[in-house]
Amino acid sequence: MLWWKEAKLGLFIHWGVYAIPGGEWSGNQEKHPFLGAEWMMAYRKIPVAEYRKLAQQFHPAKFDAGSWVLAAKNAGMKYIVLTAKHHDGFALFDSAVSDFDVVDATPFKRDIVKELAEACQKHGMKLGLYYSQAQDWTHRGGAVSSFVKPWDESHAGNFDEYVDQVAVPQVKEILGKYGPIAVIWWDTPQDMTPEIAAKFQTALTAQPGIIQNSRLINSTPGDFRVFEGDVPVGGVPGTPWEVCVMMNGSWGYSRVHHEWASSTKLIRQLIHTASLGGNYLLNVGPDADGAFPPEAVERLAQIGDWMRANGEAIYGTSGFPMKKLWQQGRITQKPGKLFACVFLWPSDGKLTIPVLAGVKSVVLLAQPDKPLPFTMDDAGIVVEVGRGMPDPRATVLVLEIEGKATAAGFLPALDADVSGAFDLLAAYAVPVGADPSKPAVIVGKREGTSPPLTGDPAEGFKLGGFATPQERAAWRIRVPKAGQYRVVAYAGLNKGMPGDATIQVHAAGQTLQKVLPVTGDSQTFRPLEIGTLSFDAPGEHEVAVSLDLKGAATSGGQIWRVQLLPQSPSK
Ligand code: FHN
Repeated sequence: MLWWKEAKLGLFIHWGVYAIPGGEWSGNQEKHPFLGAEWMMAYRKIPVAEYRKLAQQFHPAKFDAGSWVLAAKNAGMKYIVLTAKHHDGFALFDSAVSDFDVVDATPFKRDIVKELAEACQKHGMKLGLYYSQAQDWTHRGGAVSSFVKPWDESHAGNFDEYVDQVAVPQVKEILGKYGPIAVIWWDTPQDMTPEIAAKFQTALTAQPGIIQNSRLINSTPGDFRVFEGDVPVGGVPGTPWEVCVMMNGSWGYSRVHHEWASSTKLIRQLIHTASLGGNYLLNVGPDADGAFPPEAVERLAQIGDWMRANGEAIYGTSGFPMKKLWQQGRITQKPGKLFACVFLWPSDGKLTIPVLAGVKSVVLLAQPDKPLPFTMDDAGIVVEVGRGMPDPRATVLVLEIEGKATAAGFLPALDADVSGAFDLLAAYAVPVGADPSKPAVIVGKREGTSPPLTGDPAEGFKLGGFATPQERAAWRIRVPKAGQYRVVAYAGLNKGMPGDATIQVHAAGQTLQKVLPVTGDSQTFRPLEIGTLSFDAPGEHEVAVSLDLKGAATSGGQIWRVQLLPQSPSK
């Protein structure tokens, strides 16, 4: 799977008859709190017979497989994974064992998988197919997720019969009829037993060299592990892994999900993923006409633009293990080279890259002929990068090195952003005052989809587990000049928590405190004005945060981020 490890970036395509309603059913536009529009049949409990009728309206006049492949290629993507069949059971290929497929059930009658496979062959793109092996809501006996529960009489059928008569034969079809298939992407392994999984494994022998993800059955790792939405903290050392990401809060096309992540955020997520050694599979949900939504087209074009200039820092690289995430950027590596991808440019033009290495030269990737002056000390490599960030999405520095590079033992203090503010995110905090054997302050995965508020790739994490006000999470910042900062914290408090629970912010010998209002649950974060902090002198300072939950459950209160906003902008 060398090609896959080097590829780093792929396009996920979720498409089916669910693109026709796009999350809206009989005028009801209400979104599900966490399921995308491709799940609408299940969360609105649409009867099978009624849902199947959607196929009669499936006539995507704008579908052109070649233009999909070229959009992926121009975005710098090296592989595509298409939903050959999602949980609704509709197949995008001509299946002999079902009549709920694009050729038999729609007026369109064209085999989408076949056309995409041909276009991929023509343009040198690897093709992977997603296949929902267990969940199938329209074929008798297919599994139905336990959190929506069966809602149609046909769901009472026999799962083994479904596997033998529909799922395994369909997997054989997609692996046998369309030329080379590089990846099989299983999903939601509900009810899968080792015996059933073995039947699918046997079907894979039709494609020597095919690789599969870790979702065929819960207990097996597959060739690579997959994560959804949030990149695992620290990556998964020693294991190939991929994160799949939505652009707008839904995998399938949706008229009701408009939370489009900025292209800067997507580019930084890709870099973040590569810096931890993973692959990034970015999703698009084409509409009922077969066109990519304009917001997706724009984002793919931006990613392509960045990748054309900076692809060397992504393709074929390995992650660079750090002890702790570096908020100002991420690092990838190839033999003899480090790529420092910078998100936050230093206000004084001096960037400390927290790496210890024998550095021979430093250049901007975009200006390879102009060496940048640098010095090395215990904190890392200090590079004179000048003021003004050349590419605000992410600017890449190339460090030519001798021997092996290692992460510095500590991270440099954080610089203010271009507005002079400090955005202190959970993922970059360190616990202070906790019992080291049982850290009270944890950085954990935030559930659900983060609102795309900033471009930071690690904003999906939160701080929790504050057992006493002595347990703190802290950040080090580099204040450019004496001044005052408004402090805003984003915190969440469960219903039923004590009404006098408080949040504290400690810095420069001051402690600010505020009562925490209940937000409904600890994952619903609302901004809270905490007060004003004064820094008498420029230089490094620690900013720490704590919660006093008055002895109530530590899971009841969490913090997402703390912002220090300059009272009068300082640069
Ligand atoms: O339920 C699906 C969902 O619709 C989508 O296909 C994602 C993509 O990773 N996988 C499932 C949930 O894990």
